[in-house]
Amino acid sequence: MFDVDHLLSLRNVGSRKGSALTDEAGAAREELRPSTRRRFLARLSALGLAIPGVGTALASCSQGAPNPTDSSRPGVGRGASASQSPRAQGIHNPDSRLDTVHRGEHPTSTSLAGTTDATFQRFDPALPPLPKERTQRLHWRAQAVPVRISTDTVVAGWVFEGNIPGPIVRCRVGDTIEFTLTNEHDVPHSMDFHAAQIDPKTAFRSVLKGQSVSYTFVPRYAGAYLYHCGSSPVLMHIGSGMVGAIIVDPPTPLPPAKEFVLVQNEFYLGSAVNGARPFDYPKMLANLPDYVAFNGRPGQYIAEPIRVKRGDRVRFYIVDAGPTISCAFHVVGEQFDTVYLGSPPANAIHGVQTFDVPAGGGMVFELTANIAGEFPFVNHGFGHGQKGAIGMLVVEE
Ligand SMILES: [Cu+2]
Repeated sequence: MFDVDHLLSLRNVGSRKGSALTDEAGAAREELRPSTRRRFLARLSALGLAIPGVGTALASCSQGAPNPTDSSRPGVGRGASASQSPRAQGIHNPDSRLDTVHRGEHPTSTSLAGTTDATFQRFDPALPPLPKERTQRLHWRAQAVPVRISTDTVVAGWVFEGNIPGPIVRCRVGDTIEFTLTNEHDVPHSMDFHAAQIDPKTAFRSVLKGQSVSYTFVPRYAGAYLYHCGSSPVLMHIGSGMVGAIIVDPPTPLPPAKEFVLVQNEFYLGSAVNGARPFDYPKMLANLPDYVAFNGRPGQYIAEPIRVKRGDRVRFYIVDAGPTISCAFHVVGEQFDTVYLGSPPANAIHGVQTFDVPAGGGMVFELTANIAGEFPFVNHGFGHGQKGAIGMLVVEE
Protein backbone atom coordinates (compact mmCIF):
# COMPACT_ATOMS: atom_id res chain seq x y z
CA MET A 1 0.00 0.00 0.00
CA PHE A 2 2.79 2.44 0.87
CA ASP A 3 4.74 3.48 -2.19
CA VAL A 4 7.83 5.60 -1.73
CA ASP A 5 8.32 6.12 -5.48
CA HIS A 6 4.91 7.63 -5.76
CA LEU A 7 5.43 9.67 -2.65
CA LEU A 8 8.59 11.22 -3.92
CA SER A 9 7.08 11.92 -7.31
CA LEU A 10 4.63 14.19 -5.53
CA ARG A 11 7.29 16.35 -4.03
CA ASN A 12 7.12 20.01 -4.85
CA VAL A 13 10.81 20.60 -4.67
CA GLY A 14 10.94 24.38 -5.08
CA SER A 15 14.11 26.39 -5.44
CA ARG A 16 17.29 25.35 -3.75
CA LYS A 17 19.81 27.58 -5.41
CA GLY A 18 23.04 27.94 -3.57
CA SER A 19 22.10 25.39 -0.96
CA ALA A 20 24.90 24.11 1.20
CA LEU A 21 23.37 20.69 1.21
CA THR A 22 24.08 17.83 3.51
CA ASP A 23 24.71 14.46 1.91
CA GLU A 24 21.14 13.47 2.58
CA ALA A 25 19.62 16.66 1.30
CA GLY A 26 21.93 16.60 -1.67
CA ALA A 27 20.62 13.19 -2.46
CA ALA A 28 17.14 14.59 -2.22
CA ARG A 29 17.97 17.15 -4.88
CA GLU A 30 19.42 14.46 -7.09
CA GLU A 31 16.10 12.74 -6.80
CA LEU A 32 14.75 15.33 -9.18
CA ARG A 33 16.55 13.61 -12.00
CA PRO A 34 14.95 10.37 -13.09
CA SER A 35 18.35 8.86 -13.80
CA THR A 36 19.41 9.24 -10.20
CA ARG A 37 16.10 8.55 -8.64
CA ARG A 38 16.85 4.97 -7.76
CA ARG A 39 20.08 5.98 -6.10
CA PHE A 40 18.23 8.53 -4.02
CA LEU A 41 15.68 5.99 -2.92
CA ALA A 42 18.44 3.66 -1.88
CA ARG A 43 19.99 6.43 0.21
CA LEU A 44 16.66 7.35 1.71
CA SER A 45 16.11 3.76 2.59
CA ALA A 46 19.54 3.57 4.14
CA LEU A 47 18.60 6.51 6.33
CA GLY A 48 15.52 4.65 7.41
CA LEU A 49 13.36 7.25 5.74
CA ALA A 50 11.55 5.07 3.24
CA ILE A 51 8.05 5.15 4.60
CA PRO A 52 5.99 2.22 3.52
CA GLY A 53 2.64 3.39 2.34
CA VAL A 54 2.89 7.09 2.64
CA GLY A 55 2.96 7.60 -1.10
CA THR A 56 -0.57 7.03 -2.18
CA ALA A 57 -1.56 8.43 1.15
CA LEU A 58 -0.52 11.84 0.03
CA ALA A 59 -1.65 12.12 -3.53
CA SER A 60 -4.54 14.38 -2.71
CA CYS A 61 -2.69 16.73 -0.38
CA SER A 62 -4.25 20.11 -0.81
CA GLN A 63 -2.78 23.54 -0.34
CA GLY A 64 -4.67 26.03 1.72
CA ALA A 65 -6.43 23.57 3.93
CA PRO A 66 -8.73 25.28 6.36
CA ASN A 67 -7.35 26.50 9.63
CA PRO A 68 -8.03 23.77 12.14
CA THR A 69 -9.30 26.39 14.55
CA ASP A 70 -12.02 27.39 12.10
CA SER A 71 -15.05 25.51 13.30
CA SER A 72 -16.95 26.47 10.17
CA ARG A 73 -14.69 24.37 7.97
CA PRO A 74 -16.22 21.59 5.88
CA GLY A 75 -16.47 18.34 7.72
CA VAL A 76 -17.26 19.71 11.13
CA GLY A 77 -20.64 18.49 12.15
CA ARG A 78 -20.65 15.37 10.04
CA GLY A 79 -20.88 13.49 13.30
CA ALA A 80 -24.53 14.34 13.54
CA SER A 81 -25.25 11.87 10.77
CA ALA A 82 -22.87 9.20 11.94
CA SER A 83 -24.27 5.87 12.91
CA GLN A 84 -23.04 4.43 16.17
CA SER A 85 -21.82 1.09 17.29
CA PRO A 86 -24.30 -1.03 19.25
CA ARG A 87 -21.38 -2.17 21.39
CA ALA A 88 -20.38 1.39 22.03
CA GLN A 89 -23.85 2.21 23.22
CA GLY A 90 -23.39 -0.27 26.02
CA ILE A 91 -20.66 1.77 27.66
CA HIS A 92 -21.67 3.63 30.80
CA ASN A 93 -19.33 6.13 32.27
CA PRO A 94 -20.93 9.45 33.04
CA ASP A 95 -18.45 10.17 35.82
CA SER A 96 -14.70 10.38 35.32
CA ARG A 97 -14.14 8.95 38.80
CA LEU A 98 -14.79 5.64 37.10
CA ASP A 99 -12.49 6.27 34.20
CA THR A 100 -9.73 4.03 35.39
CA VAL A 101 -12.09 1.12 35.87
CA HIS A 102 -11.96 -1.47 33.15
CA ARG A 103 -15.48 -2.67 32.51
CA GLY A 104 -14.79 -5.60 30.24
CA GLU A 105 -16.73 -4.40 27.23
CA HIS A 106 -14.81 -2.11 24.93
CA PRO A 107 -16.32 0.49 22.72
CA THR A 108 -15.34 0.26 19.12
CA SER A 109 -15.65 2.79 16.36
CA THR A 110 -17.43 1.19 13.44
CA SER A 111 -19.19 2.21 10.27
CA LEU A 112 -19.90 5.87 9.81
CA ALA A 113 -22.13 7.47 7.25
CA GLY A 114 -20.53 9.75 4.72
CA THR A 115 -17.10 8.16 4.53
CA THR A 116 -16.90 8.84 0.82
CA ASP A 117 -17.34 12.53 1.56
CA ALA A 118 -14.27 12.61 3.77
CA THR A 119 -11.62 14.46 1.80
CA PHE A 120 -7.92 14.57 2.55
CA GLN A 121 -6.83 17.89 4.02
CA ARG A 122 -3.30 18.65 5.08
CA PHE A 123 -3.30 19.69 8.72
CA ASP A 124 -1.82 23.19 8.91
CA PRO A 125 1.09 22.91 11.38
CA ALA A 126 1.52 26.69 11.82
CA LEU A 127 1.07 27.93 15.38
CA PRO A 128 -1.97 30.24 15.26
CA PRO A 129 -1.46 33.85 16.37
CA LEU A 130 -1.86 34.76 20.01
CA PRO A 131 -5.35 36.25 20.52
CA LYS A 132 -5.45 39.76 21.94
CA GLU A 133 -8.26 38.82 24.31
CA ARG A 134 -7.13 37.56 27.69
CA THR A 135 -10.24 35.38 28.00
CA GLN A 136 -11.04 32.69 25.44
CA ARG A 137 -14.42 31.02 25.32
CA LEU A 138 -14.23 27.66 23.60
CA HIS A 139 -17.37 25.62 22.93
CA TRP A 140 -16.43 22.36 21.27
CA ARG A 141 -18.25 19.23 20.24
CA ALA A 142 -17.29 15.62 20.82
CA GLN A 143 -18.24 13.75 17.66
CA ALA A 144 -17.82 10.58 15.65
CA VAL A 145 -16.79 11.44 12.10
CA PRO A 146 -14.90 9.80 9.24
CA VAL A 147 -11.44 11.34 8.83
CA ARG A 148 -9.36 10.68 5.71
CA ILE A 149 -5.78 10.29 6.92
CA SER A 150 -4.48 9.38 3.46
CA THR A 151 -5.75 8.86 -0.05
CA ASP A 152 -6.63 5.27 0.63
CA THR A 153 -7.45 5.31 4.33
CA VAL A 154 -10.46 6.74 6.11
CA VAL A 155 -10.72 6.14 9.83
CA ALA A 156 -13.87 6.07 11.93
CA GLY A 157 -12.67 8.79 14.25
CA TRP A 158 -13.82 9.98 17.61
CA VAL A 159 -12.88 13.62 17.52
CA PHE A 160 -13.04 17.09 18.96
CA GLU A 161 -14.42 19.57 16.42
CA GLY A 162 -14.30 17.24 13.44
CA ASN A 163 -10.59 16.55 13.10
CA ILE A 164 -7.63 14.50 14.32
CA PRO A 165 -6.01 16.23 16.12
CA GLY A 166 -8.51 18.81 17.34
CA PRO A 167 -7.96 22.58 17.03
CA ILE A 168 -4.68 24.09 18.20
CA VAL A 169 -5.35 26.41 21.13
CA ARG A 170 -2.93 29.23 21.88
CA CYS A 171 -2.97 31.42 24.97
CA ARG A 172 -0.53 32.88 27.50
CA VAL A 173 0.19 32.33 31.14
CA GLY A 174 -2.54 33.99 33.21
CA ASP A 175 -5.17 33.95 30.47
CA THR A 176 -8.60 32.57 31.27
CA ILE A 177 -9.94 29.63 29.28
CA GLU A 178 -13.69 29.18 29.60
CA PHE A 179 -14.31 25.76 28.09
CA THR A 180 -17.48 23.87 27.27
CA LEU A 181 -17.71 20.42 25.70
CA THR A 182 -21.01 19.21 24.25
CA ASN A 183 -21.23 15.52 23.46
CA GLU A 184 -22.92 14.66 20.15
CA HIS A 185 -21.94 10.98 20.28
CA ASP A 186 -23.60 7.98 21.93
CA VAL A 187 -20.42 7.17 23.86
CA PRO A 188 -19.63 9.29 26.98
CA HIS A 189 -16.78 11.74 26.46
CA SER A 190 -14.85 14.30 28.48
CA MET A 191 -11.98 16.77 28.19
CA ASP A 192 -8.70 16.77 30.10
CA PHE A 193 -6.47 19.81 29.48
CA HIS A 194 -2.94 19.19 30.70
CA ALA A 195 -2.49 22.98 30.89
CA ALA A 196 -5.10 23.13 33.67
CA GLN A 197 -4.75 22.67 37.40
CA ILE A 198 -8.27 21.80 38.46
CA ASP A 199 -10.33 19.15 40.25
CA PRO A 200 -10.50 16.42 37.61
CA LYS A 201 -13.49 14.65 39.15
CA THR A 202 -15.58 17.68 38.40
CA ALA A 203 -13.99 19.34 35.40
CA PHE A 204 -12.88 16.25 33.51
CA ARG A 205 -16.07 14.27 34.12
CA SER A 206 -17.68 12.41 31.27
CA VAL A 207 -20.95 13.57 29.77
CA LEU A 208 -23.56 11.60 27.86
CA LYS A 209 -24.92 12.42 24.44
CA GLY A 210 -26.72 15.75 24.42
CA GLN A 211 -25.07 16.88 27.65
CA SER A 212 -22.35 19.47 28.23
CA VAL A 213 -19.62 20.03 30.75
CA SER A 214 -18.09 23.47 31.38
CA TYR A 215 -15.12 24.63 33.39
CA THR A 216 -12.68 27.50 33.57
CA PHE A 217 -8.93 27.37 34.08
CA VAL A 218 -5.95 29.72 34.07
CA PRO A 219 -2.69 28.20 32.79
CA ARG A 220 0.14 28.73 35.29
CA TYR A 221 3.01 27.46 33.17
CA ALA A 222 4.10 28.08 29.61
CA GLY A 223 4.80 25.24 27.23
CA ALA A 224 3.30 22.70 24.85
CA TYR A 225 0.48 20.74 26.43
CA LEU A 226 -1.74 17.86 25.43
CA TYR A 227 -5.49 17.82 25.71
CA HIS A 228 -7.44 14.60 25.38
CA CYS A 229 -10.64 12.81 26.21
CA GLY A 230 -10.24 11.11 29.58
CA SER A 231 -13.25 8.81 29.49
CA SER A 232 -12.90 5.12 30.13
CA PRO A 233 -11.08 3.33 28.70
CA VAL A 234 -8.77 6.28 28.18
CA LEU A 235 -6.60 4.22 25.84
CA MET A 236 -9.54 3.80 23.47
CA HIS A 237 -10.58 7.45 23.56
CA ILE A 238 -7.08 8.82 23.02
CA GLY A 239 -6.37 6.08 20.51
CA SER A 240 -9.48 6.94 18.48
CA GLY A 241 -8.44 10.52 17.87
CA MET A 242 -9.67 12.64 20.77
CA VAL A 243 -6.44 14.61 21.20
CA GLY A 244 -4.89 17.98 20.48
CA ALA A 245 -2.47 20.67 21.62
CA ILE A 246 -2.73 23.81 23.73
CA ILE A 247 0.30 26.08 23.50
CA VAL A 248 0.85 28.46 26.41
CA ASP A 249 3.13 31.45 25.86
CA PRO A 250 5.27 32.77 28.72
CA PRO A 251 4.49 36.24 30.11
CA THR A 252 7.52 37.61 28.25
CA PRO A 253 7.33 36.36 24.67
CA LEU A 254 10.02 34.05 23.36
CA PRO A 255 12.22 35.49 20.59
CA PRO A 256 10.50 35.71 17.18
CA ALA A 257 10.52 32.46 15.22
CA LYS A 258 8.71 30.44 12.61
CA GLU A 259 6.58 28.31 14.90
CA PHE A 260 4.99 24.93 14.22
CA VAL A 261 2.95 22.47 16.24
CA LEU A 262 3.30 18.73 15.72
CA VAL A 263 1.03 16.36 17.60
CA GLN A 264 2.21 12.77 17.30
CA ASN A 265 -0.38 10.03 17.56
CA GLU A 266 -0.67 6.36 16.73
CA PHE A 267 -3.35 4.64 14.64
CA TYR A 268 -4.40 1.08 15.49
CA LEU A 269 -6.91 0.06 12.84
CA GLY A 270 -9.19 -2.79 11.93
CA SER A 271 -10.50 -3.74 8.51
CA ALA A 272 -12.67 -1.19 6.75
CA VAL A 273 -16.40 -1.30 7.36
CA ASN A 274 -18.42 0.72 4.85
CA GLY A 275 -15.26 2.48 3.74
CA ALA A 276 -13.88 3.46 7.14
CA ARG A 277 -11.38 1.58 9.26
CA PRO A 278 -12.44 1.31 12.89
CA PHE A 279 -9.98 1.71 15.73
CA ASP A 280 -8.84 -1.61 17.16
CA TYR A 281 -8.65 -1.80 20.95
CA PRO A 282 -6.78 -5.13 21.20
CA LYS A 283 -4.15 -3.70 18.85
CA MET A 284 -3.85 -0.70 21.15
CA LEU A 285 -3.27 -3.00 24.08
CA ALA A 286 -0.69 -4.94 22.07
CA ASN A 287 1.02 -1.67 21.15
CA LEU A 288 1.34 -2.48 17.45
CA PRO A 289 0.25 0.60 15.52
CA ASP A 290 -0.47 0.57 11.80
CA TYR A 291 0.63 4.20 11.49
CA VAL A 292 2.31 6.84 13.59
CA ALA A 293 1.70 10.37 12.40
CA PHE A 294 2.41 14.03 12.97
CA ASN A 295 -0.91 15.88 13.05
CA GLY A 296 -3.02 12.91 12.12
CA ARG A 297 -1.78 12.10 8.60
CA PRO A 298 1.19 9.74 8.12
CA GLY A 299 3.96 11.48 6.18
CA GLN A 300 1.86 14.49 5.14
CA TYR A 301 4.79 16.89 5.46
CA ILE A 302 6.89 14.82 3.07
CA ALA A 303 4.44 15.51 0.26
CA GLU A 304 3.97 19.12 1.37
CA PRO A 305 7.01 20.12 3.42
CA ILE A 306 7.18 22.77 6.09
CA ARG A 307 9.03 25.72 4.55
CA VAL A 308 11.14 28.41 6.20
CA LYS A 309 13.81 30.87 5.03
CA ARG A 310 17.51 30.61 5.65
CA GLY A 311 18.34 32.49 8.84
CA ASP A 312 14.96 31.83 10.47
CA ARG A 313 14.76 30.61 14.01
CA VAL A 314 12.45 27.60 13.86
CA ARG A 315 10.46 26.53 16.91
CA PHE A 316 8.68 23.20 17.04
CA TYR A 317 6.09 22.54 19.73
CA ILE A 318 6.07 18.76 19.95
CA VAL A 319 3.11 17.23 21.77
CA ASP A 320 2.93 13.47 22.09
CA ALA A 321 -0.67 12.32 22.29
CA GLY A 322 0.32 8.65 22.28
CA PRO A 323 -1.68 6.86 23.45
CA THR A 324 1.49 4.88 24.21
CA ILE A 325 4.55 5.65 22.09
CA SER A 326 7.02 8.46 22.78
CA CYS A 327 8.57 10.71 20.15
CA ALA A 328 12.37 10.82 19.88
CA PHE A 329 12.33 14.09 17.97
CA HIS A 330 15.27 14.71 15.67
CA VAL A 331 15.98 16.81 12.59
CA VAL A 332 18.39 15.16 10.16
CA GLY A 333 21.33 17.45 9.44
CA GLU A 334 20.48 19.91 12.21
CA GLN A 335 21.06 20.32 15.91
CA PHE A 336 18.75 22.01 18.37
CA ASP A 337 20.15 25.19 19.86
CA THR A 338 17.64 24.85 22.67
CA VAL A 339 15.19 22.31 23.99
CA TYR A 340 12.88 23.49 26.77
CA LEU A 341 12.27 20.45 28.94
CA GLY A 342 9.81 22.35 31.08
CA SER A 343 8.17 25.74 31.02
CA PRO A 344 10.09 28.19 28.78
CA PRO A 345 12.13 30.35 28.93
CA ALA A 346 13.72 28.52 31.86
CA ASN A 347 14.39 24.78 31.83
CA ALA A 348 16.47 24.96 28.67
CA ILE A 349 19.24 22.67 27.54
CA HIS A 350 21.46 23.52 24.58
CA GLY A 351 23.15 21.63 21.79
CA VAL A 352 20.83 18.68 21.49
CA GLN A 353 20.62 16.06 18.74
CA THR A 354 17.48 14.18 19.83
CA PHE A 355 15.14 14.39 22.77
CA ASP A 356 12.33 12.08 23.78
CA VAL A 357 8.88 13.56 24.32
CA PRO A 358 6.87 11.11 26.40
CA ALA A 359 3.30 10.09 25.71
CA GLY A 360 1.20 12.69 27.44
CA GLY A 361 3.99 15.27 27.30
CA GLY A 362 5.07 18.26 25.29
CA MET A 363 8.38 20.04 24.71
CA VAL A 364 9.65 22.99 22.75
CA PHE A 365 12.51 22.57 20.26
CA GLU A 366 14.44 25.42 18.62
CA LEU A 367 16.96 25.41 15.80
CA THR A 368 18.52 28.06 13.60
CA ALA A 369 17.94 27.36 9.92
CA ASN A 370 21.29 28.71 8.80
CA ILE A 371 21.82 26.17 6.02
CA ALA A 372 19.57 25.96 2.98
CA GLY A 373 18.36 22.54 1.99
CA GLU A 374 16.01 19.75 2.96
CA PHE A 375 16.03 18.49 6.51
CA PRO A 376 13.87 15.48 7.40
CA PHE A 377 12.31 15.68 10.86
CA VAL A 378 11.60 12.32 12.36
CA ASN A 379 10.69 10.24 15.32
CA HIS A 380 14.14 8.69 15.56
CA GLY A 381 12.57 5.61 17.07
CA PHE A 382 12.56 4.44 13.48
CA GLY A 383 10.05 1.69 13.96
CA HIS A 384 7.69 4.61 14.40
CA GLY A 385 9.25 7.00 11.89
CA GLN A 386 8.88 4.22 9.35
CA LYS A 387 5.16 4.15 10.02
CA GLY A 388 4.66 7.80 9.14
CA ALA A 389 6.12 9.98 11.94
CA ILE A 390 8.31 11.83 9.48
CA GLY A 391 8.24 15.08 7.55
CA MET A 392 10.48 17.50 5.69
CA LEU A 393 11.68 20.94 6.73
CA VAL A 394 12.73 22.88 3.62
CA VAL A 395 15.04 25.82 4.25
CA GLU A 396 14.89 28.15 1.26
CA GLU A 397 17.41 30.82 0.34
CU1 LIG B 1 -13.94 10.28 24.51
